[in-house]
Amino acid sequence: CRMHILCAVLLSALLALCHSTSDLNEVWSQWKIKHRKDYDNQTESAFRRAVWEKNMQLVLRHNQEASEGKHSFTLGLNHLADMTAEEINEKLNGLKVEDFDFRNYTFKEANGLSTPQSVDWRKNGLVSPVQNQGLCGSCWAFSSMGALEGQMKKQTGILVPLSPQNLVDCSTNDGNYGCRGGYISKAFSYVIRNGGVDSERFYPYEHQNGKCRYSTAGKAGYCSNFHILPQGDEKTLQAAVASVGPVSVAVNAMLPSFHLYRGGLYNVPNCNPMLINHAVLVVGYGTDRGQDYWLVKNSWGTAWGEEGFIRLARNKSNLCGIANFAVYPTL
Ligand SMILES: *[C@@H]1O[C@H](CO)[C@@H](O)[C@H](O)[C@H]1NC(C)=O
Ligand SMILES: *[C@@H]1O[C@H](CO)[C@@H](O)[C@H](O)[C@H]1NC(C)=O
Ligand SMILES: CC(=O)N[C@H]1CO[C@H](CO)[C@@H](O)[C@@H]1O
Repeated sequence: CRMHILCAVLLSALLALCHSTSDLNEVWSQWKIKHRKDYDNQTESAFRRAVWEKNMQLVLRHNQEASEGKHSFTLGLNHLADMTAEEINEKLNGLKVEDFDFRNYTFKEANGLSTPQSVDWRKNGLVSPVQNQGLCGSCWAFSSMGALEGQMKKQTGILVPLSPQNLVDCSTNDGNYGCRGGYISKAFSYVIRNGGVDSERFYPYEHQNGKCRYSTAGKAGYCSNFHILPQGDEKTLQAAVASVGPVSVAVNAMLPSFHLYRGGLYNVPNCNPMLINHAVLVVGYGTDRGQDYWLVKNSWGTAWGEEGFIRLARNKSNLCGIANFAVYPTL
């Protein structure tokens, strides 16, 4: 973490030297090459450049403040830096708000079992590599498959990445909308109804809606049920993550500081727990310099955050609503 802050400060210093337009042009060119950006026409390019410059101002100001100890995390010009917050929320954050009766949660804390101080399921091989959902609102499919991968690994001893594309293409009858959004619970409903889900290898991700081509030949996961945790209860979420494995959750990912998150412990005063729009996966938790955090896997590629992960403040009044809709499957 210290490393991230140092790098960010150095980068800020370098960028601060870039006063002249020609230097800024160079930074822009490098950024476009790094993130493989190619715009259709001059109008589009000029618009993207303006958005990128605005985001750069935000990143520089924030990181300057972080270096003064005002923030516990830094921002960076990742691959989303040429998009407005509105565009990101419209195109990437396709989680539908669940209409469950949360009184019916079924997770029972094991009596007498003390919850460990920290958990990181990556160390136990329960977490597959981070993927990039692209400009497709399929977060719900990545989150749910991530939770199922963990349970399958516990059962079989083998970690097999499962296919979010299978969910995107085949679960419309269960109430999902492919790249236009979906529900974590209805992803599990599909797997139960369908009797399985294919592996990522057999049914690779395509960044867009396609024709359903599920085949039992590629089946690598299954589940028989799923369980919802009591709403807003971080203590129970902690116990579930510790005893069950990775848990699917929904968060408020609307803020530019979330979009451009680079590293550190994400903690902001204004992340409303009621405005949930993005599905992610809690893969652990811990404490850093006295502040508790959730270890969360996103599906925005490894250029985002800490190699694709974010550490989000835990036990801070349900920050960003992380414990508002937590669910995990059982085999
Ligand atoms: C430029 O590209 C954008 C995005 O691809 C497109 O929406 C727009 O219509 C194009 N404008 C012109 C003048 O071709
Ligand atoms: C949350 O923090 C408060 C004090 O900051 C502490 O009293 C409480 O036990 C913590 N709760 C959990 C679930 O860690
Ligand atoms: C789907 C389901 O099981 N719903 C039940 C949730 O719990 C209430 C009582 O608290 C029942 O009335 C519902 O049938």
